[in-house]
Parts: sequence; C-alpha cells; structure tokens
Amino acid sequence: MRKGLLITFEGIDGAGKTTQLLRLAAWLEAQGLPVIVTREPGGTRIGDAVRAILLDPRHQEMAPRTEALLYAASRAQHVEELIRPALARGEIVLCDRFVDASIAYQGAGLGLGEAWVEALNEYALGGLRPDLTLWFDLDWPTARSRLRARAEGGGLDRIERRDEAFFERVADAFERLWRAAPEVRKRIDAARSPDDIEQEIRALVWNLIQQHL
Ligand code: Z5A
Repeated sequence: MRKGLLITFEGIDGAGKTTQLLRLAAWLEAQGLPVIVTREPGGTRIGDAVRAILLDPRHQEMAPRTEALLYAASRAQHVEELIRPALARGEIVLCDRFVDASIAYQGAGLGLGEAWVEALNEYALGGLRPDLTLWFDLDWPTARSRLRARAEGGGLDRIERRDEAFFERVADAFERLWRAAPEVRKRIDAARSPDDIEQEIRALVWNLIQQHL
C-alpha cells in the first residue's frame, strides 16, 4: 500500500534542481520526516550502470530509440527496487528528474514523439505517478552559463553537448506538460535567488504534506 510521497524535480540542465532538492531534503529531515534522495537515470546499482552508458560522450552513435529505452529501463528498476518500497514505508521520495524528462528530452528534443515516449514509460512505471512535480523554468542562456561556470576544468556530458535548438524543444515540452496538468506540476521561476526558490518550494511541499496526512 502507498503511504509516502513522490516529489520529482524537472527542468533543463543547470536550472537549479539538485541545489533545491538537497535544500528541501535537509529541511524535511530537520522536521523529523523520513526522506529518500534519489535521481534518474540511476538510483540503483543497475540504474547507475545504465546512467554511465547514457551519459558517456564516446557513445555518439546511440540511436534515439535506444536512448529512450535505456532511460525507461533505468526507471523501471528504480521504481521496483527503490521507489515503491520507500513509498510503502511511508517515506518522502525526492527524485532528481523522472518521467517528464523522458517525454521532454527523448520525445520532444530527439523528436521521437511525446505520446510514444509517454506510452513506453507507462510500462516502465506500472501505474506509479508523482504526487508533485516541480518544473524549474529557466531560459537556456542562463542555464548554460551556470553549467559553464560549474564545469570549469571539467567537460559537458553527452546530452549537455546538444545544441540550443534541442534545449528549446525540451523547454517547450516541459511547459506543455505543466499546462496540461498544473494541479500536479508546479512551475518554479528558477531565475530567482536560491533562497527565494527554497521558500516557495517549502510552502508547496508543506501544503502537500498537510493534505496527505
Ligand atoms: N535525461 C534524459 O534525457 N531523459 C531522462 O528521462 C532523464 C534524464 C531522467 C542527467 O544529467 C541527464 O539525463 C540530463 C537529462 C538527461 N541531461 N544532461 N546532460 P544529470 O543528472 O547529470 O544532470 P541534470 O539533471 O541536468 O542536472 P544539472 O546539470 O546538475 O542541473 P541542475 O540540477 O538543474 O542544477 P544545479 O546542479 O542545482 O545547479 C547548476 C549550477 O547553478 C550550480 O553551480 C549551482 O550552484 C548554480 N545554481 C543553482 N541554483 C541557482 C540559482 N537560483 N541562481 C544562480 N545559480 C544557481
């Protein structure tokens, strides 16, 4: 039986998802609530192995359908091994990216079709849905400059190397997803300061927890 909450963090690379996820986790823990922090692709041993294949810049020959299937495979393992058991124990699962990322990146960005990627992921998820998705809305030039600043000395991964047009398609898809279900997806203006964003997220999540009790 499901007792916990699944909260997912979505948006283009560099929008500030991980920063806020970690702040929220620390705050929820300070409230005495049980929290699990995880990410996609990854979250399990098998998922981390799939992640290494997906993000390796040497894998330029990867076909779009292979990419979509690998993300879905990582997710299926994640749901079975980590997310469902945590929810059954009553824990709050904070997940850095989830199914919306596949719809946006593979469905719209790579042009596989959002409906097809959604259908593929129905199978991977087996009916599981996030209770709340936070969409970090940020323009690509700002997100890119944040990533460049962070990557100094390091490199960009296989997906971060894609061009601006790819990320415009991805960003448009995130917006469509939000417009289609604003009751479960909340838009976060990610251009603000980390402290302002943190306060808004705390309020949204606290409200969800109150409704859930
Ligand atoms: N992907 C996919 O294609 N399909 C899928 O189904 C899934 C994923 C699940 C995973 O990469 C890749 O997989 C991802 C999509 C694809 N694309 N790529 N590449 P990842 O897990 O390595 O990375 P990410 O999810 O894209 O996260 P990120 O690049 O680390 O960005 P972020 O988490 O949104 O941002 P951040 O790390 O919190 O912040 C970035 C920098 O900005 C950092 O230096 C912060 O200190 C700074 N920052 C954060 N917030 C602010 C504010 N508010 N103001 C100013 N500066 C800030």
